[in-house]
Amino acid sequence: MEKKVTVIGAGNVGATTAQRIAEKELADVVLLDVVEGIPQGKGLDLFESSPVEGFNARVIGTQDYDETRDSDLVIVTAGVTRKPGMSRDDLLMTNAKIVGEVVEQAVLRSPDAILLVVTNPLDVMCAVAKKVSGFPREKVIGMAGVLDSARFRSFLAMELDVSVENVSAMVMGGHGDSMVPLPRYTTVAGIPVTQLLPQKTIDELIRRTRNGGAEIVNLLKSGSAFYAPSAAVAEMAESILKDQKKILPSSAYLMGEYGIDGVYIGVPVKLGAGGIEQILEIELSETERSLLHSSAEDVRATLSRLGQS
Ligand code: TXD
Repeated sequence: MEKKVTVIGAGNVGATTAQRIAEKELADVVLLDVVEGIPQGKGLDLFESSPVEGFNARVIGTQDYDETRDSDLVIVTAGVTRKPGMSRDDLLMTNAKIVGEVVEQAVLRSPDAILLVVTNPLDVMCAVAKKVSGFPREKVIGMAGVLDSARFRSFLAMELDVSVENVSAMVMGGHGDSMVPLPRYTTVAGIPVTQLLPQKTIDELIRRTRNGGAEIVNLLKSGSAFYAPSAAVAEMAESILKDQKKILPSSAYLMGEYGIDGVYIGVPVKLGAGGIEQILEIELSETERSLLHSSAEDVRATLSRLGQS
């Protein structure tokens, strides 16, 4: 294929992301992991599905960064996941070290790539990736808002008994307990959801959305969500690789937008071949703005625990 994508971390999210990208024929895929045999086994198994599924994308698994050379997009899913009762911040130190190492290796071989970060705690890992790579903010993007919005959309569609495709939602802020779902920018076939559901029900669905990751972790007992996360990563990857210029909530490094400076936070961005091509500044009420600011402060506090503020 014309494009090449490296997925670092061949665990649940990484392997499923590789599958979605290959099946959509977005790019050839290199799946990389530290554990010997896992990326090779999953990569080969996935490639062997291609004659049956009928997709034309090469997939290989490796531990060798030289195989990732000249990737257009590098997706970072390497890390450890939350166990029940563990917060995303508990993962902080371990995953910061892992993300730092993998980004350093990857950008040496693919200096022109766009980095799409998935590892938690998401907004802080984006900052680590930006610092280690030295890339401009356009080229270091985090996935969270598409997933959080997809969860909100799913719950709204279940509540209203309508097609999920009718529901469009916007969730801003950090990927954590302080995420900021925006009912005013959430619509069902163009109708603001605030006209369709009582505030009490909307509040309940927002609460479930905020808790969406933990809900799956508690059900699975070991491991965390991966079907919806990988679908969200694939949508962002497609917009970049095909230069679709979709507007998607993504974690971006703000430099004064929304009155926030020097921190990664979820905001609506236009994603195209250049990575982040525009950060959209939508109008927020006083309450929404203060929720976004306190979410940014949460991210900043986590960054300072890491000694990176
Ligand atoms: O919305 C979001 N951003 C998220 C984030 C949604 C879902 C998952 N989210 C986070 O992604 C999650 O909290 C984790 O931090 C990552 C990956 O989740 P996944 O469910 O895929 O975790 P796994 O199955 O444990 O896979 C992680 C893999 C595993 O195979 C490890 O061997 C590998 O990462 N790993 C490494 N690969 C390469 N290099 C190094 N150093 C390394 N360390 C671990």
